[in-house]
Amino acid sequence: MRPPSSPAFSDNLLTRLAGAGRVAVLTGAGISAESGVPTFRGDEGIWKKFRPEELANVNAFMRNPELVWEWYKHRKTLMATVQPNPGHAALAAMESHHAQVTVITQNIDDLHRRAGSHNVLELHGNINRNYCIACGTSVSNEDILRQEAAPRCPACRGLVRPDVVWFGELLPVDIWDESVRAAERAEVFFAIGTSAVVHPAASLPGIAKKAGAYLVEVNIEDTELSWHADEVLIGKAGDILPRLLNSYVSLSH
Ligand code: BV8
Ligand code: ZN
Repeated sequence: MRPPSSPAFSDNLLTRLAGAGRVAVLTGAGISAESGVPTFRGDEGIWKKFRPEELANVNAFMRNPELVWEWYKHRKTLMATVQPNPGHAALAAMESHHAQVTVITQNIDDLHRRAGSHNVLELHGNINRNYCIACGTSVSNEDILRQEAAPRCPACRGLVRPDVVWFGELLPVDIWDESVRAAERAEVFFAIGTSAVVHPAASLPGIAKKAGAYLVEVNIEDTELSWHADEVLIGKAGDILPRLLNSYVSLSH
């Protein structure tokens, strides 16, 4: 575990950010950790109790919808109680200092949008949305949380599922394409709070770097991505991002 990075940031990073027109960010569970949302691989990681195969995949759902719904209802209830943290807020504030800030998130917790980010690409869906697998009708969280077992569609009584991307499922094509475009056009690309293990999301930082972006990782520890990054800022996203924003914004005035 590297010591937290010094409070100062490199001149290289600050000047690049001060002059960047287009910034893109890939976020993972780590940016929501300080909001109280458990990460996947942390000690309290959800995947400690359950393995992803058991829960976040369509076969598990068809085999045991009640178990999978138990997990998602628990997460929906939790997500309803959490707030965006200073890390989310800093990314939203960045929008007024660049022509384009694109937040590409693996998180389904809606916290970037609630923090005020306008350009959010949700690669893996959103915990607040659900739909009927038989007729496609969208079903509200209120409707879901009111029903005991696996919720049924109000229109056709078909089985309802969360509108999230499970393992083995394709990401929404238009959102994926837009994410790749944002990565290819970014002058600075951040990878924040992600273990960079799940594909194809984990390929975005490499795509950005190959296209010429300056790649910055923000994490509490090294990841599979760290060797590839131009800068690795070790520390909590909620500490680093507001300080980084203040540092380069004062530069560009
Ligand atoms: C697809 C939604 C194919 C649901 C999620 C072998 C090799 C390569 C790939 C594969 C393979 N076998 C299978 C695959 C494909 C598979 C995959 O990548 N598997 C992995 C496990 C190897 N991918 C898929 O199946 C994808 N679909 O490939 O389709 C296809 C192709 C053609 C035709 C049909 C199909 C779909 C993947 C999406 C799965 N859905 N989520 C839900 O959330 O319930 S994944 C879910 O887990 C998240 O969305 C996220 O993507 C991932 C968790 O990762 P992180 O977000 O990074 O979180 P993690 O806990 O791991 O890390 C947290 C990090 O934060 C840590 O680094 C920690 O240090 C840091 N941190 C903690 N606190 C802080 C912090 N950092 C800063 N500040 C802090 N305070
Ligand atoms: Zn239906």
